[in-house]
Amino acid sequence: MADTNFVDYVKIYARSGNGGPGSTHFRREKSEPKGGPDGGDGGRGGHIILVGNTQMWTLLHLKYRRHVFAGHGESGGKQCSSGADGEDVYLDVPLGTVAKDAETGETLFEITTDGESKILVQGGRGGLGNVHFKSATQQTPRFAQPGEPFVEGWFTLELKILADVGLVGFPSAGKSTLLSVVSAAKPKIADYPFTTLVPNIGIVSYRDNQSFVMADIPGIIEGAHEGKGLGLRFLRHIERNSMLLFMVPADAKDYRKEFGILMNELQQYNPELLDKDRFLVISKSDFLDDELKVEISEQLKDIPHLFISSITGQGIMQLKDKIWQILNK
Ligand SMILES: Nc1nc2c(ncn2[C@@H]2O[C@H](COP(=O)(O)OP(=O)(O)OP(=O)(O)O)[C@@H](O)[C@H]2O)c(=O)[nH]1
Ligand SMILES: [Mg+2]
Repeated sequence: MADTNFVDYVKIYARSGNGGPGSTHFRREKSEPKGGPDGGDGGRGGHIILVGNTQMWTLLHLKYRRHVFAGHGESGGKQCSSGADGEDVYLDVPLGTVAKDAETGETLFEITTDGESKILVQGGRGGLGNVHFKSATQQTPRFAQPGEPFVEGWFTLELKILADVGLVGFPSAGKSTLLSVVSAAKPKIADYPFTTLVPNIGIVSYRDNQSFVMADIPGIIEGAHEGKGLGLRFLRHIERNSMLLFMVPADAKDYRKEFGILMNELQQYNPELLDKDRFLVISKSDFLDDELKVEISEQLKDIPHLFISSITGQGIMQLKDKIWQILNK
């Protein structure tokens, strides 16, 4: 996925359709020149509907489609015939899309499953035809109900990637490299910080046709919560992960401290992130001999961890087992 194609936030103007007016019609037939009311109901105005689609990973397709209009309902007709409903507009969105009212910031709903559809803007109800208003005292109702008007507004759609595992680490910790060896994803990998500018997602297959989704987010540095580095903009993508996999590279100076900085940055962003299951890996462990590993384990003491290397494959299968065990506990 090219960096510029990753769009996780769009603002759109959406307008539903008017409900069609009810009809004020009277039966006029040779045999019955002064027939009763037979005006039908107006059609419903079109809705604007969001639909979850697992094939989509970004909101790019909506970036240039800023205005969305649904069709108006048609008027009711004679012989009690109802007007046609206005055309609904369906917008496909990736799972994890959160719809908000742009003015108030209020969250309206979230799309989380494939095919799930939710109405963003409700079309106006069609008006009732005059046939409904006939009564003992009102034999010739010369009126019908107007249709309900359309609803319009600005909405924001925000994507929070629904991955099972989110990778959290400093720049160059080896997050993208891990993702590239456990999944078919091909993220950009390089030895300079902030190689990853937008999240990457991969599907990790695990024994016997099982799988889980892993997301790599841009590196976090101390002070990210004050806007340092790429800041915390991408942290919303780990809010929905069931677990966080912290990565501290073998060449770090102080493992406990780096882990602590990462935890602190997450906490500053959203303390609930610390309620998630988490696990620590020491990446690039091909740099370490057994003696060093023992030393590091002593330093980490109470923090459960595993040594891995994406280059030699060391610890990768154990890591998958561990993740699977945490996800399914
Ligand atoms: N020796 C060794 N090098 C590794 C390993 N994993 C990654 N690297 C190297 O570390 C550098 C950074 O790797 P990336 O995967 O791009 O790191 P990242 O965490 O995604 O970095 P950002 O995207 O900048 O946050 C690259 O030069 C990788 O080749 C490993 O297991 N062993
Ligand atoms: Mg990266």
